[in-house]
Amino acid sequence: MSKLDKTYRDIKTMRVRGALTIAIASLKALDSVLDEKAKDTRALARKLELGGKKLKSSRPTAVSLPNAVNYVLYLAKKNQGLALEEFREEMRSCIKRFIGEQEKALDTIGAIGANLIESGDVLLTHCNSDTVVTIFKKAHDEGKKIKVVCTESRPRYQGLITAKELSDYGIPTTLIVDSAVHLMMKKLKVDKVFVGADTVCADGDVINKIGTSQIALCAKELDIDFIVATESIKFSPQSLMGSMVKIEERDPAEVIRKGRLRKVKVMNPAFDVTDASHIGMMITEYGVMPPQAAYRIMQEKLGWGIKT
Ligand code: RI2
Repeated sequence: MSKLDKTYRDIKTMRVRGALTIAIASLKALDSVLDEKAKDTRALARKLELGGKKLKSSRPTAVSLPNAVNYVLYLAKKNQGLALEEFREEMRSCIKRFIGEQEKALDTIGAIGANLIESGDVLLTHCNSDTVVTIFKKAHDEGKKIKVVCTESRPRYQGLITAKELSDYGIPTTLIVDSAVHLMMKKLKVDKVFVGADTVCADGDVINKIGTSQIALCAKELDIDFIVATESIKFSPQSLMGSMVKIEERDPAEVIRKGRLRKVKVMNPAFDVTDASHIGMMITEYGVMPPQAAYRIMQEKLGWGIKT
């Protein structure tokens, strides 16, 4: 099996998951296509195009994945005048640089997020976001005494990955069921909620793991800071045109064994939408901002916009 096919399979089955991780895995998979035999630049660019199409079909919601793939396809188009070997070299170095930029963005967000945390804070997170985990580890490294509450994040239990990672790192961690969030926010005196993002829309709405929007509502009701940590690779250019984000519906068998409740329709949406008005703050590699500033980042930093 080729590296690209393996990456496709791993993303689809969620062996490889997390919005930033799947983007970087796709970039590496496309990089491996550059090693394949091809008669000329055009033929190799065509292979990239087909590989990119396949990768983009692996999961529908996190925009980081098509953003990463489309960037490579844009580069392939831009460099199509190069001779085959030059093309390979140029593409490899651009992909390497792009991956480096994503890793740097993660570090920067880690540092900014840690600045927002005070020693003694009780923090709550949902699912498993590498970006949020990076922030918590950085705060811990700085000597801040933090405690973290993790939700299970049914049905795939990614919260257990977070809980293990943080507790192994020496951070006191508590695991709760998803429906205990409101009660435990009060009981454990949660100071701040940090979540990641799969997609950020132009109006600042955030698509993240199912359950995120309920947690934001609880935080709003209890006046707890609700913070989204996201690299700009998760900003959606399609949202500028008003396109709706497709919410992934996964196999009901992830929720309940097939055939257990024969007459019941079981639904398994993997993500939900948190309204920008329920988000106190967004952290990107460009700094701290209100979520509604997403549109300005898209225009001023990412150079996106509608030509009139
Ligand atoms: P990072 C995950 O989706 C979660 O929704 C998480 O909040 C988000 O990606 C961002 O993750 P899934 O792949 O990029 O578990 O911060 O469905 O790691």
